[in-house]
Amino acid sequence: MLTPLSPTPELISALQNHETILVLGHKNPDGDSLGSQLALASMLRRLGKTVHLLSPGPFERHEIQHLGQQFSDQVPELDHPAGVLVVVVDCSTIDRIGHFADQLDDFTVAVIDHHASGAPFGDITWINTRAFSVTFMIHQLYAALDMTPTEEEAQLLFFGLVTDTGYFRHVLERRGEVFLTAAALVEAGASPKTAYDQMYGSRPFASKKLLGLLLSRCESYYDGKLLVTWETRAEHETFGEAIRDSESLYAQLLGTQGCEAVLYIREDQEKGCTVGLRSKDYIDVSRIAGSFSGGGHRRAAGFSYHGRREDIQQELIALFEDLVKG
Ligand SMILES: [Mn+2]
Repeated sequence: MLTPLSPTPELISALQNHETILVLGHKNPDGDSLGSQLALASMLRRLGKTVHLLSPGPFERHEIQHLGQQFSDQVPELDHPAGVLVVVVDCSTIDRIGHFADQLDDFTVAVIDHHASGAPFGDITWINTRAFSVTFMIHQLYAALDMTPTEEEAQLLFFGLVTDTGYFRHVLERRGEVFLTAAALVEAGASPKTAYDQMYGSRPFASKKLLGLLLSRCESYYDGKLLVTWETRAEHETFGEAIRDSESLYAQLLGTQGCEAVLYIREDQEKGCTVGLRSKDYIDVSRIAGSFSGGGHRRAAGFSYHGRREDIQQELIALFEDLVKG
């Protein structure tokens, strides 16, 4: 078992020495971004800090909708901006924080992240690409500050951990520290059952209809090593973002015999689409996403594309021809 990389001394002293801290995460936030932000904010408030939670939103993913009201999409009025620390979590490129990117010049910026690709930014960085989630890193921060998570904080940290590991399905051999962290969080009061229900339960009936549609449309390439499906603009408008259950779709398709990679393209933007990439064993999809100015992890990545869905689909299918050979 490898010893996880500890929080940097620069980060620890920055957190200790600032009285006002803005905690910021990425747009279209997920359970890891929000769980990290909320647990960190709660921990810092217990240390007597004034904390503002900021998010560019939108809070569209089903599993995080209940958390949205705790965040503001505007930088608050501050008396002494020079003495304010901004902590950005779960972002590997500055454009992930949306409109906030242009508003941070006056502040000291610290970044806590675990993405393998991207363009690091900020004055103080703590980046551990082996961390399962940013909440896994925040949990280490508690130890470094001689604190233990409250029940509520433990639930938030656990939520981020299971979000980014696909409820531990993406964890590889000799990475047992994920379960040590999980055990510590459950002992501190996190409920795996509650987290599971938030992530996978209580989906609207229409989400199953959309899932069925995307599964039946799916096309198979290169002896089934690459599976490709897409959502049209009309479907996006009919079903809406909240209905989408990408994780179930990816789990179903990656579970197909012989499948190494999945491509899921959504016509969800004014003049373009969002491309989601997943792989099972050997293709590094973060590199593909990176070459289109996107990002992510080796087995899960994505990017935005300005142009026709059919064009990027053909380009990517061609690109995978060599990659699927391994
Ligand atoms: Mn993450």
